[in-house]
Amino acid sequence: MKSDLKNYLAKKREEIETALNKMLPESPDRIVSAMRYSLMAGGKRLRPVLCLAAAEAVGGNAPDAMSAACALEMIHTYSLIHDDLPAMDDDEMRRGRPTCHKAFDEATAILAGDALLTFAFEILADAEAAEKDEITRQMEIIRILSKAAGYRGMVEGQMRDMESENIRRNPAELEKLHRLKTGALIEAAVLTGAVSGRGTESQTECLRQYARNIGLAFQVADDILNVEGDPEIMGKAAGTDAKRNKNTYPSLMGLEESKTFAAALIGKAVSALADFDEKADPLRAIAVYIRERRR
Ligand code: GRG
Repeated sequence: MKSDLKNYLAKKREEIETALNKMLPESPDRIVSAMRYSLMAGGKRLRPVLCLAAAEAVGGNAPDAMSAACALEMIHTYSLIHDDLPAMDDDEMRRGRPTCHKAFDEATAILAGDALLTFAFEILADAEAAEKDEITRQMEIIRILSKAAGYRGMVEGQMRDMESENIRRNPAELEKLHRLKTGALIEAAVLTGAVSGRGTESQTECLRQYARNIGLAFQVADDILNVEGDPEIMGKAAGTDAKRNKNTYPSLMGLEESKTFAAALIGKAVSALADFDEKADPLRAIAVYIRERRR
């Protein structure tokens, strides 16, 4: 990874950690402990970083996008906690530590996920943005995020994924599934950043194209990592997709063709930023990182 991007990611991640800690400080309460156990477990923070970087790319300020960035990470963490439950993927390790239901118990993990999801929207509705002009923007952010997370987005993608067990999906079906399950929240990250940064309509449209391409590339890269990634570096098991007979890009089109497909998607994402100046460089670098990442 180029050192510019490394520094950029490190700086943004630190700002995000600080903001999350402030929003959800340590507490002896069991529910807060469980929420923080998963939230503060050192994920890549890709979605919040994308949100902040998109705000900057359209000429806005990253701090204006921080509440949306943190809300995104909370929604993402809730989805991971619930995805790991025995009723869903039944995973034991996540972010390099035992999954929430293993460290606590199933009921607590369900509640921690519920609490992170609802808290995300409490943050977005916070009265600090109560100047009239800001309320319209906050409402737009809430609309984008709730749609992306809900039954027309991530939840629908997860439903299709569950229904797909032991059914062979064709490429178009697999793409639709992933555009919903993983892509919707990644697209929402970029779009809420653009709205927070007061982007124009045409800027936002280009960013949507960027996000759609990196969103799918992220999933293709995730499928590839599940085949040839290092569990130590990833903080979770590898080889699980094949064991569960899951529909993945490598199983559908082979490993090499999956890599070519991911590279083509990244190329399209970078092309969508052609009209942006150097303020979009972090977004360009993140696109390349998504393909090359090892965790
Ligand atoms: C339970 C409603 C509900 C949805 C779950 C996102 C999701 C839907 C499930 C996760 C399953 C999975 C492993 C999907 C592959 C892509 C993905 C989202 C990986 C995890 O995201 P990263 O790599 O994780 O950004 P970190 O821990 O770095 O934040």
